[in-house]
Amino acid sequence: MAIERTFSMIKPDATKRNLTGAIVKMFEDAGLRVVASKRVWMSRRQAEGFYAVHKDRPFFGELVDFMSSGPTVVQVLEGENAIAKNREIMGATNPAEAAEGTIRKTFSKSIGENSVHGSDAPETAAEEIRYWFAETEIVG
Ligand code: DAT
Ligand code: MG
Repeated sequence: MAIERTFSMIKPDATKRNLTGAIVKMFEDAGLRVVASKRVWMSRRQAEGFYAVHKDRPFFGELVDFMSSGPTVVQVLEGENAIAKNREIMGATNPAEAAEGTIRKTFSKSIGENSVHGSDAPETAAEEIRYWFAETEIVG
């Protein structure tokens, strides 16, 4: 399996509860490296653009409100099988269904406020990294 890069966000529910370090530690303990990171308070327009794929879903308005409600940490994670590994560490979208030991099971309050985002495929990883980072900001 090749070394991959994936895009990760620590969402406002987690930054508000001061969980950034605890979440990064879970990535690092699993062998992923943070090769880019910045804290952003995204605008509604940025949130709408990032989640455009969900624009027709009933929860879209709520999702955009939440994602622009406070600081987020956007990151690029690198490692062996990073895309699937990150999804595994995150756990299922609904924290009630997430496996023990995952970020969402450990920290998340609800399906809407589920602490982390992670790309789901190589194409979305490349697109999402490009949405938030210039090449020069990624230092492997
Ligand atoms: P994931 O973040 O696990 O990739 P997704 O891409 O299906 O999940 O949805 C994106 C985000 O939208 C998700 O992290 C939280 C929110 N969301 C999804 N389903 C929802 C629902 N039924 N009610 C409220 N928010 C939801
Ligand atoms: Mg998704």
